[in-house]
This record gives sequence, structure tokens and C-alpha cells, in this order.
Amino acid sequence: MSRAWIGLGSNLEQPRRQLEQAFEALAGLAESELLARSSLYRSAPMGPADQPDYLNAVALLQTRLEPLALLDQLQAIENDQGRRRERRWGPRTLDLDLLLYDDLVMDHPRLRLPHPGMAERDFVLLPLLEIAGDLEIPGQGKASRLLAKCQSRTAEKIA
Ligand code: ROI
Repeated sequence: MSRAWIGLGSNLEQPRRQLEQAFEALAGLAESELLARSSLYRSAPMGPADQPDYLNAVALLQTRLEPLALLDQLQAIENDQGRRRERRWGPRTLDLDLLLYDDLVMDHPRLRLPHPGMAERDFVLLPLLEIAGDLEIPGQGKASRLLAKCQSRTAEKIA
């Protein structure tokens, strides 16, 4: 069994409902068990500012799915929830990012691990730290230290 950390984000079509529904879908994934989920966090958009605030959260799965098989499942959940995305860094109904998979470091055309950019994003690190205070990101150090270095800090817990 492996441990996989998933980042959830939404800023369209009732973000809270999108995230709750995504947690349910993650809990129902084959060959996997949802071990933990963070609270929901509201954050200002990173990227173009002319879009709604985001809700973000993190989930921890225990899984027998290999990384790319898990990625397929995450993309299927995004599509099921009617994901639409018109422009790069624009608003989205549901984003599920595979953040970490055990201590794996990989660079595949479809999947880079750890997720690039996660170490600079407070809306990823804060929920991650809530459910794994001691977490170390392969090659980058402790999540708590990375959060302290984040340039922009807008994420706040809402539930
Ligand atoms: N900004 C925030 N605050 N939260 C996100 O999940 C998020 N996701 C994205 C971009 C557009 C980079 N900005 C974001 O993909």
C-alpha cells in the first residue's frame, strides 16, 4: 500500500459542494481508502485576479493504485463533476492534484512528483500541515518551513 496526498481546489459552481462531492468520490475509489481530510480553506486566486476566491483542501489516501492509474481516477472525478477550464490559470469547477506519492520523485510527461509549485502555495501547505504536521516534501524539506517562506499568505480555514 502507498500513501498519496491529493490537493483539491474549486472556485466555480458552489465550491463547497464541489469539494464535498470530491471527498465522497475519493472515499469511493477502488483499491483505496480515504485516511484523512483537511478542513476547507478560502484563498485569494493565485494567477489572474479577475476570478472568484478559491476553496482548497487536502486529502490523504492509502492506495494500491500506481501513480498514473491514480491520476486517471482523479481526472475521471474532475470530468464527472463537469470540470471546465477556458484559460490557463483561469477559474475551475474542480482541480484534483496528485501532490505526493510516498517519497516518490518522478518526472513523467503526465505527472511530476512532488507536484511542482506546491512548496510555494500556502493554500496547499496549510491544509497539508493540518493533517500531517511533520510532513517532509522529498527534496525540499519540511512543509512547515516551506510555509514560513511563502511570499503570499491568504489561505484561511473556514470549516
Ligand atoms: N489559486 C488558489 N488560491 N487556489 C487554487 O487551487 C488555485 N489553482 C490554480 C491557480 C489558477 C494556479 N490558482 C489557484 O490552478
